Amino acid sequence: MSTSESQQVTIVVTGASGLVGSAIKQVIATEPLDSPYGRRRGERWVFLRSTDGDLRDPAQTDAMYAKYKPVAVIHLAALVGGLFNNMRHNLTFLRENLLINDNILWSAYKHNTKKVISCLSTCVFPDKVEYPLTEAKIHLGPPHSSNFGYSHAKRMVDVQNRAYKEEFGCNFSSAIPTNVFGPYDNFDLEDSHVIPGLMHKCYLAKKNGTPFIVSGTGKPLRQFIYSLDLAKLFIWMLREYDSVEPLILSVGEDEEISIKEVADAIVREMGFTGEYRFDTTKSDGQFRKPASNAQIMSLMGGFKFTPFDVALHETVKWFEENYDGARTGFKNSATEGKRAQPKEPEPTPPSSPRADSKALNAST
Ligand code: NAP
Ligand code: GFB
Repeated sequence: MSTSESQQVTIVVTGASGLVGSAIKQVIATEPLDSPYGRRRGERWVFLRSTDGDLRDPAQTDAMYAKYKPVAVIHLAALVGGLFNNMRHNLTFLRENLLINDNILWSAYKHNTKKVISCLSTCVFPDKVEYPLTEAKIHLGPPHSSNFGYSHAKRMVDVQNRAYKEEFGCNFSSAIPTNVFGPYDNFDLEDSHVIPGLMHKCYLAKKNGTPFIVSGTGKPLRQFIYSLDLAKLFIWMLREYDSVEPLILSVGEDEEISIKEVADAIVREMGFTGEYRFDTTKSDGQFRKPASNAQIMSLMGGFKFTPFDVALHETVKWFEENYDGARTGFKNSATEGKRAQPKEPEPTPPSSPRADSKALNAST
């Protein structure tokens, strides 16, 4: 190993080919070195996907830790899907995510990884609980039945984190984002979340002169966070947050919007003028799940979120420009291994021995 390599600490991001991981990769590649959301001198960021190792498998997970010896892990890898995918596959979502999360945390402990931030979701909260959702309410009742498999698997990470801390003193925590959207999302017509799903449906309706059909009544309310904003909040957590208590990563609870407002915004942004209707035979899922971001905002001292319309504009633009390399569920460049991906960040210079160097180091 060269001297510069030996001075480096490694941060691994699992699930980095997905929506959130691609955004972290892009922020890390483009924010200036040593800036609040940029790389720090002496850090090596490793962005992994399923072809680098199947994290459902304990041996492959352990081999990943042995290979990279990460000082910290941002753990995003998961079986992820929208309402309809979850409703069809509650057992698969439960099993795969339980396996992945258990392997990641057990190997992190065995390899003495100093910090792990795992990703949950606001669907982990009880279906029936007083709003707004806050970090203290995760375990106060059963989650919504539509996604009970995924929700229980993700909830369990919070239990695991507390048990690892109690028994072994580990610094494992979790982030709880609301519904995320942005470039590099999964735009599958059936299995994706609402924004990428509706963008793809509207794109095809415009192209083929067919009706644009939105599932459900359009009345449910959701909070949405732009993936590039979420990426910055994750990087902040990695640098600054060392508590086992989970943190909700969201826009404010007053920023709920209806599915109809989302569909209207997509229609406007895509310039669609054809027939547009709701299929009320399809499920609405949970009616609302407003989450409070008060905790992270008080810790960060504020954060400027990208306005919804600006983020939607950027996402539509990315989707239209990258249709062939996007995850559309169709046979395209993405399925032939030429999936659109952000470029790799440049290597960072080695850390300097100066006292003001802020690289995440082994004593973190
Ligand atoms: P995504 O786009 O579907 O990406 C999932 C990532 O996980 C991909 O990199 C995938 O690798 C990897 N992966 C899946 N199964 C794996 C396995 N068995 N072994 C190794 N890697 C595996 O998901 P995302 O939307 O970015 O979600 C990232 C995290 O945010 C997840 O933990 C999710 O639960 C959470 N989250 C997402 C949302 C949302 O609205 N999207 C909301 C709240 C929370 P390949 O690309 O190689 O398959
Ligand atoms: O993004 P979504 O699937 O997630 O949104 P959830 C579902 C809402 O959008 C429901 C409506 O009210 C649907 O009726 N909708 C309308 C559509 N058209 C579509 C469409 O084409 N596709 C989809 N997917 N929905 C997921 C959970 O719930 O949220 C996951 O199931 C995860 O576990 C994720 O936590 C963040 O907010 O309902």
